Amino acid sequence: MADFNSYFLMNADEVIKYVRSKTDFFDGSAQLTCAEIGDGNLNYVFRVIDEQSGKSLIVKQAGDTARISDEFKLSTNRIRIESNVLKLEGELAPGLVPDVYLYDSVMNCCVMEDLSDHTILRTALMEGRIFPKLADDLTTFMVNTLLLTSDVVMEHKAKKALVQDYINPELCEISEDLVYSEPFTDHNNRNNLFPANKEWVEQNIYADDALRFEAAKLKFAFMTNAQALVHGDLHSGSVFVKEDSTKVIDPEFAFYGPMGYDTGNVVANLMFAWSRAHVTNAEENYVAWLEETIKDTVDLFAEKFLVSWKKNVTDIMAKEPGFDRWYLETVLHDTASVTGMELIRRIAGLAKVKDLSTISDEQQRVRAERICLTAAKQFILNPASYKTGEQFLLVLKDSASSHNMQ
Ligand code: SR1
Ligand code: MG
Repeated sequence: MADFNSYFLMNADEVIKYVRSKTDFFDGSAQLTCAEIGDGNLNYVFRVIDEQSGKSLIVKQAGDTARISDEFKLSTNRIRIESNVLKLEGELAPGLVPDVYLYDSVMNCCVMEDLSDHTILRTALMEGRIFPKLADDLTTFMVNTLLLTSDVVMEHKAKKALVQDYINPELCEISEDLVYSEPFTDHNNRNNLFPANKEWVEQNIYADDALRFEAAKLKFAFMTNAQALVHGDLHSGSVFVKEDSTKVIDPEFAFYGPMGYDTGNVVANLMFAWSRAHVTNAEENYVAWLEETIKDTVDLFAEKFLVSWKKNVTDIMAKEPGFDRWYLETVLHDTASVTGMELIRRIAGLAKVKDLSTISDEQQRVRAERICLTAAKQFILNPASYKTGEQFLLVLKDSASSHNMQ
């Protein structure tokens, strides 16, 4: 066991031994301490620190079930995907992901840069903190990682090899179930509805046939549109921030899917933050910054996408005049649809977001959830109508006006 030649789930003491035996990151004489700090749904995350020098690193290990529930049997291959995608993203979007020091295919773990001087974006947003570079950094990350891994840029056989490399059936199945099926059907009886909104969700989501029909179309687009190497879980728990730095983490759900899956996740999660801020009467300047950030996320993405297209596209037919704008419109269309799907699944499905689930006042939470769900339906039912940041934000604000406090 102690030589780490066969897989087992490590405890904190074993992680210290592991790091000493597999890396030369710390001095041999360093006094190391280690704690498990993970609060995600799937894996175990250990921070190892040498208190004297202040040097530290992270060891992330995958188990063969999800941390939140043994119901999810998962291949430990996800840590290979995460390690390799982080390295690739680091090349495509330098400075915007943590450094990977080591991937271990026996212990199914990844040793990487410690970002403890950063805060998880969701936590920071719930504290009302402002990050002026956020939209700029996230749109650079998305344009670079998405457009540069797509068929319009990559040599087609090399792209297909990546599709094969990043086939991720179990993690995709989680999204197929939790994002694209259960929030509309509850067929696995594990949706976790806020009791005060249960009837409203049953009437306005489960019983809306037109909405379910669009969700069905989107599910099969998610499963078949191998457009780009998407992060696959780009919510505000997958982003670390500090004033002058943004780092995207956790790409274990990565696979070749629709670009709009990432952009829509970012927009939806900013909308959760806005809804919380709105119903709890947060500081005006914070709300104003969030609104600018939602708009900039859409508009800077579109702007940078077209600039990068001009510079990087190689496919002969993709160079046809006007094809860049047509292609971008399809991505914005998908962005709207996915924004709607993420907004719904975090309220009507199993996996919640703290932005809403920790609102302690019942009436405020009811309102925040209904604002998001009503906006979500617009995005899913009319995705072609939203092409600018202003248009995206307006849906949310109109929805908030339609759910004024009685
Ligand atoms: C069983 S995993 C639940 C959720 O956590 C992950 O971060 C994904 O968002 C997934 O849908
Ligand atoms: Mg995650």
